[in-house]
Amino acid sequence: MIERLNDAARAALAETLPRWALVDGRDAISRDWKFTNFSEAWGFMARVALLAEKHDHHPEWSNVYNRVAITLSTHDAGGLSHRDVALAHAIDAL
Ligand code: H2B
Repeated sequence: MIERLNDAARAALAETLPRWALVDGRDAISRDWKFTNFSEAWGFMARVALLAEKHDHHPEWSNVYNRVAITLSTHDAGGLSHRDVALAHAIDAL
């Protein structure tokens, strides 16, 4: 059973993952990217897909031409967990 983030871990998110925002109405974080073209966006998505497999944790995402939007939440926990934080950090490090 994966635990949801505790209050201290939640309070730290704004500082540790400043590029990610809490999603209105659900326990999730999201971040948007704009690339120069579709090829750059797709290349980024390919790298994120490999990371997701490595973490055994998978994004909810969308792509429109050069834009990519990623939402992270742990379905098995019904909300944010350390798995979302770990994947967000790994994505930020790409
Ligand atoms: N991704 C996300 N975002 N949440 C999960 O709960 C989840 C996942 N569970 N990827 C994983 C896969 C689980 O189903 C497998 C069996 O580990």
